[in-house]
Amino acid sequence: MRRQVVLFISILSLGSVFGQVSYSIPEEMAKGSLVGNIAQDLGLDVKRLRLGNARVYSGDSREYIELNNERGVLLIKERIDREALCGDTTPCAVHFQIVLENPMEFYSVTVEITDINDNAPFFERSDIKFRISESAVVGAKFVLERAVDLDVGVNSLQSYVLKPTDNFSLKLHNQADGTKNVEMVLQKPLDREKNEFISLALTAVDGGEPQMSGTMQILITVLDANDNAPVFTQPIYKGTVAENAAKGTIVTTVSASDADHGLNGKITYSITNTLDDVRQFFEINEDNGEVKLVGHLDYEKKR
Ligand SMILES: *[C@@H]1O[C@H](CO)[C@@H](O)[C@H](O)[C@H]1NC(C)=O
Ligand SMILES: [Ca+2]
Ligand SMILES: [Ca+2]
Ligand SMILES: [Ca+2]
Ligand SMILES: [Ca+2]
Repeated sequence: MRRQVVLFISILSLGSVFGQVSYSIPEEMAKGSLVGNIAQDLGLDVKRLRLGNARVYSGDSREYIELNNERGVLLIKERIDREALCGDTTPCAVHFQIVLENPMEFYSVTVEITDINDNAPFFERSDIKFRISESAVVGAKFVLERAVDLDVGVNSLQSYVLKPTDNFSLKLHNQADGTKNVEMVLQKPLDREKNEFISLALTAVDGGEPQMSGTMQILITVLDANDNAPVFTQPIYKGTVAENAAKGTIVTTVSASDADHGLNGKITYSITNTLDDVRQFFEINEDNGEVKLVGHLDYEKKR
């Protein structure tokens, strides 16, 4: 643990010795931990502290640090959470005085509380859902959620990572208040027929040591666009029918499929105009592709 000690002592015209000491300690030190050797740093005898009934005076504010008169040291009285004490404000410090009697003396003590990386970045929600058409164009942007890290400086939020990066990339916009807006930008077109559901992970990382992170899921439902034509299972369907076959005889059944979804993939069959209009002899069932004989065939006239 690094501990810095800066000592200033100034003599005021009042006649009482008025000193000032500053310490710097990390937050979250356990109760009873040593803050500094105040007797030594003020150049005072431990005996003087005891006989002068030395004590900490912190006015209305909470007493986080106590004086041990036997040892002449300042100790942690109550665990200090920098985040609760100062929030975003830096530097963060605790101020109090050491008061001695006979003669009356005041020493002012400042303890700077430095940040440790004890908070991971977090997102308010665990996931965010999008419905994106497969016809969305490259460059389309989607606003994502920002993360929060209660620490300050390098220990606070530094960056975001999006995985996988197959179809989307991340774009960060620096805001005036120092935060970043996060956007996801489409880089390669989506294909619902290949992947209808895409799950990405957005991770926020801080710059602490060790680094901490928070992750949220991005769940994308790819909406269909009508980008596939129906395809027949074979290029030619052959059927044989006797010229005296009864009307209603099924000659052949054609079948096509369409990779799209819903109405975009719904197939209806019809026989279009042909040179020698076969529609007087054959009818197709628009739903199941059955080709049925409906007219009277004459072998000598038609082959
Ligand atoms: C990502 O883009 C590629 C190229 O456009 C495409 O083939 C692939 O299906 C896309 N991935 C998803 C999950 O849609
Ligand atoms: Ca803390
Ligand atoms: Ca912290
Ligand atoms: Ca942090
Ligand atoms: Ca489609």
